[in-house]
Amino acid sequence: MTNTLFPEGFLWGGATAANQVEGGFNEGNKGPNMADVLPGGKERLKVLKQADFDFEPKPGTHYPNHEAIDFYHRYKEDIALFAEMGFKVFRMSIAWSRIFPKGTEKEPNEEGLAFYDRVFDELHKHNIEPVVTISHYEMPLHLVKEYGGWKSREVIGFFDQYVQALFNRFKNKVKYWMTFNEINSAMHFPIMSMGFTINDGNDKYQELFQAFHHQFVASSMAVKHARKIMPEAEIGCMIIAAPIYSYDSNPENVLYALQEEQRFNYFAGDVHVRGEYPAFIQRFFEENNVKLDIREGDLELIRDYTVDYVGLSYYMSITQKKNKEDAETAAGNLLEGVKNPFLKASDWGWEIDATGLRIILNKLYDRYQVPLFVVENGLGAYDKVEEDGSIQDDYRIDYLRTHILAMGEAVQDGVELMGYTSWGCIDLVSMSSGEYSKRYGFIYVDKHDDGSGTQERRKKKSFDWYKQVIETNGAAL
Ligand code: BGP
Repeated sequence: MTNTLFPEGFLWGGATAANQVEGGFNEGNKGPNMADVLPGGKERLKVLKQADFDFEPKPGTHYPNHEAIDFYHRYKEDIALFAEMGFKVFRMSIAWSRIFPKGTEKEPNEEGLAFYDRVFDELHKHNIEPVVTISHYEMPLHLVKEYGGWKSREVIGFFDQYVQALFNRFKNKVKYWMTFNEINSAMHFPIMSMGFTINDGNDKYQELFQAFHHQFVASSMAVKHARKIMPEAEIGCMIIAAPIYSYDSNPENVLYALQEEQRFNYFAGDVHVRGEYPAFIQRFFEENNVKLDIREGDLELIRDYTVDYVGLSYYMSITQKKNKEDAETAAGNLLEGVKNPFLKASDWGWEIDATGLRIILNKLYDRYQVPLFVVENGLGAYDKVEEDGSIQDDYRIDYLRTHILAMGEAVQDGVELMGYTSWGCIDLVSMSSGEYSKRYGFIYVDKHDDGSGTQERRKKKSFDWYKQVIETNGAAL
């Protein structure tokens, strides 16, 4: 292969999550889950930021995740298209509520397990290796409503039996696993990964970090089971990686950006990879009166069962300034920050920064010295179907090309990178906006924000482009 920046065996592919693609929300004995009660459209973001959301379905509301893109019934067709692009891996998640409909049952739901058996078999038929996220913004609604999600220590036990059910069943079919999707997203929206909303009251940090602790223990337990049940498997954590820049060279701003970076990018990774709570977070706990309830054996478990790799999503960098009053805010970004004058933003206001990917990969690898895996990256954009039926998504190709190049440069910098799974390789329901029209895919799905559409699949221009990227191991961009 000529001039590729990527190592042999690089794991090219695409990524999805159960709740955003499957649909079939009440089929196969699946129980209701957290994502099933998130409304679509403008209401979605409000709910994510809301402190008193009740997780009750409201009559007359459109819930896009109920049908999503019907992967539950169309997975064979979709996997054949992934295979046509040459995917080596496919990142997907398992819906906890398909395996344990309420979360508390003693035995797993056979129909749920059988569905994923069929998906894994289909992938293997096409020589595609699954990469499985155990918990991706989805948990049984019963655990959310009755236990307050991850606030409750009891949820560790329910998660533990879910994990064991998965490992025992799929140990010969899945080699790559991740525990919690974007675990650090809870710093801002705990609802998605932790199943509760947060008040700005005095106990805000107490609840949040206690829930983190429960997830860290649960994640280490999963690693422990993996070592025993499937020693050949690789199991990682998964974080949102967003380099935090200082707005200028004022040392006060530089320090502020550093502290934000520690809390956002490093806290969760440090616990998962280094096996301990970093000093900066212990200081933060002291200053904010956070007293974690840590039980006997928790810290040993966290120390002894660290992850094999760090999975990460990358969408944007964040620019920070201590005093934001005299600066324009970057309103669309996931973290509150200020506008970076050097960057353009997507239609949803997410600042686009390919170089930032090279920067954060270097930073994470310098810090952890374990393999990294970019398991999400992509451009959410409006697509137009032309009269001849084609979709000319050159903007998506440009975005992906620059990010893949930046990633290749990071590999040349010495970063050990396992692979790249582009987010939403097939159009799906957006998490933050609950829309279909925020499209990421190489494959267009005829489905619209009002719920109309045939679910027909159609290749975009980027489909053939990505096929060629994979064919040449990243040489032809
Ligand atoms: C990540 C999530 C995904 C996905 C992606 C794009 O935060 O892990 O589930 O949704 O972001 O975000 P959005 O769908 O809001 O555009």
